[in-house]
Amino acid sequence: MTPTETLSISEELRERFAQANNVLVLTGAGVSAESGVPTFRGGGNTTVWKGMPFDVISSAGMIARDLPAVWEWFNYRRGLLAVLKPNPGHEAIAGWQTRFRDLTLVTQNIDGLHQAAGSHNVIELHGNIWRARCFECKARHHARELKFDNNVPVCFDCGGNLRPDVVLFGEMLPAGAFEAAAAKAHTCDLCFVVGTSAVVYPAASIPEIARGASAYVVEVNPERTALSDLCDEVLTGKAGEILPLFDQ
Ligand code: BV8
Ligand code: ZN
Repeated sequence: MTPTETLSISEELRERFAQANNVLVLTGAGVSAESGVPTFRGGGNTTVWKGMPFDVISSAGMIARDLPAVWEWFNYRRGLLAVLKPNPGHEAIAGWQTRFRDLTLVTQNIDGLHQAAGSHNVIELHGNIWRARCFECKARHHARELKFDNNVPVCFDCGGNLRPDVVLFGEMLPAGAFEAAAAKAHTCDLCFVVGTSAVVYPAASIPEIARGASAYVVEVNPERTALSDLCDEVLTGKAGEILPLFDQ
């Protein structure tokens, strides 16, 4: 028997899930793990690219120092993602959109798999790997349209260099994204934290805000995290196996 086959949702949590009006879900890389997207940490691994830890290659400093290298790293990841599909964890969360008066999905992920599963109005705290942004005119372009000219794509509108429309370490989050997520965290009565090691800020402060506003906070993760002690309930296991249990 795999651990989650014996896992059941407590009566209290089922009751809370049934009664909840305002629900906030914060996801991290772990919700995409069962789709085949490598996580950054956890399970003993730390993503490294050409000898650089990912928080070095995915940093504001690297964009300034070596934009072609950043594009090579993101092109590689888009290549991996292009054939991957949402998993039952993404699908369960998408199905929750019609179950509550207000469901807010906040993700740290840039893979677009929540939207592919049918989730709408996703708050993408760290941007999206499928978008590029112009340094000059700020125009956004879809990555599938990019034309690479000496390893850096140029803007169709103004000819300026493009960058991934992703928040790198040391960069501010998209204007309003964190504020929108925090406002919903202040008013939610149930908060799920799914597949995040909860070490990256300010994203990791969202469940702390929910807790402070007396929401019932539930973590879904095969491992304990920096957040586990703050949660009201920790469901130990995989998102793709646990989240569908709420539909049974
Ligand atoms: C900011 C996009 C204000 C890029 C990402 C020094 C200078 C500047 C800032 C800082 C600094 N020191 C610290 C900071 C703050 C920094 C930070 O928090 N650093 C941490 C590492 C200490 N934050 C920032 O820089 C943020 N900006 O602070 O702006 C500012 C601005 C200027 C100057 C000062 C301050 C911006 C952070 C955003 C960085 N961009 N991603 C890219 O993808 O390349 S963050 C990156 O980590 C991803 O978005 C990822 O989502 C995120 C968090 O990781 P997780 O999602 O949690 O994934 P992880 O792999 O860690 O964990 C996976 C979990 O899943 C594990 O727990 C595992 O057990 C679990 N799991 C595995 N399988 C499953 C599962 N769970 C469920 N089911 C499964 N099947
Ligand atoms: Zn432009």
